[in-house]
Amino acid sequence: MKKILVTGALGQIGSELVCHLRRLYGEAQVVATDIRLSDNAAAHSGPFELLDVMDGASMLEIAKAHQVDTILHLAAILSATAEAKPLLAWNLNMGGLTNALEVSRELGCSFFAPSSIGAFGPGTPKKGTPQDTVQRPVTMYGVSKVAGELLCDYYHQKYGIDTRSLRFPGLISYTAPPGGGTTDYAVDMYVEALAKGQYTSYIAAGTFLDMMYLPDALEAIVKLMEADPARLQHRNAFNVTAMSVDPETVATSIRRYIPGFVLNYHVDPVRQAIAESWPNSLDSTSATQEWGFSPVYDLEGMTKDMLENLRGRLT
Ligand code: NAD
Ligand code: AKB
Repeated sequence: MKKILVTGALGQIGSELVCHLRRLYGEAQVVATDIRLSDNAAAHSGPFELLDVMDGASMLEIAKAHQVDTILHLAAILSATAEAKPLLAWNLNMGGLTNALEVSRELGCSFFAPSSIGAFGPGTPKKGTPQDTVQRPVTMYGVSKVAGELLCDYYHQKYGIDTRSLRFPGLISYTAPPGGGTTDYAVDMYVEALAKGQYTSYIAAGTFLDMMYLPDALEAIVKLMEADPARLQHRNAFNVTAMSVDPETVATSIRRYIPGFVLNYHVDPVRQAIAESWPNSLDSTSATQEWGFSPVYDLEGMTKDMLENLRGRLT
């Protein structure tokens, strides 16, 4: 990757990905774009452009002006918001993706857009979910993610565009808040444990989902994009995960640092139904074999780092 354009760069992933890429490749090499401005100075430490991904002509203009050779397309609507606004989610998730793929085709850019555990559904094996398996999601988010995986494969097969993707689990981070997902509860629990010593979970006890700490997700994006294409038997998209947890597991881990932490429940039926339609634990063997995926953080390592960093931000 040499000159990279990131869409949706002010979101949960983008806020840290842009800084990570600028450290690796140089400040001027990463063009951050989003539909909004941020008051976070780090977001503007290098080139920044306002860009609505629904505006394909502007995306092409910006990509040409900065002579980008790689597009990392992050702008999307996540699962819970997508269930509340399904038509908007379909239009944005597919429209933005199509525009970004078309710009990549026109300029010959390498391309990455994340998929999700949301690309699976109730008919998918829940434990040790294989790389290649049933994908019949019952959420609009999932429908857009499966369609997105197929569209990215189509652009690779038909036009030779170097499209690659990861099926991310719930990502946990402390820089930017998560944006309307089902797995957000885990991030919220760390924040509220420190701020209030208690948290009310909208996901029920015993609901296991895959999660990963954001530094491992950033490393996975770079590793995948740098991988030798000859080794890739899959492209869109690789299963990746670092842990399988339910709210109780996360709470137990937090109590090692905040012994009096109290976890209550007030289950939200919509987000609970989404969570129940997703796998408990993915099998990420293909990612390990084909490009060396190896996450560093387990639950305990993540909890320690999350609480240290959040504490630093609160004081
Ligand atoms: P987010 O909601 O935190 O950020 C999305 C960003 O997109 C926001 O900054 C928003 O301003 C921007 N945006 C919204 N509409 C836009 C538009 N029309 N034009 C340009 N920008 C627009 O999302 P995220 O968590 O950073 O997720 C990024 C990608 O990763 C998405 O495709 C998401 O589905 C995928 N993903 C995320 C997770 C996770 O846990 N965060 C897990 C799996 C997959
Ligand atoms: C969400 O919950 O929508 C995301 C995801 C797993 O895709 N965090």
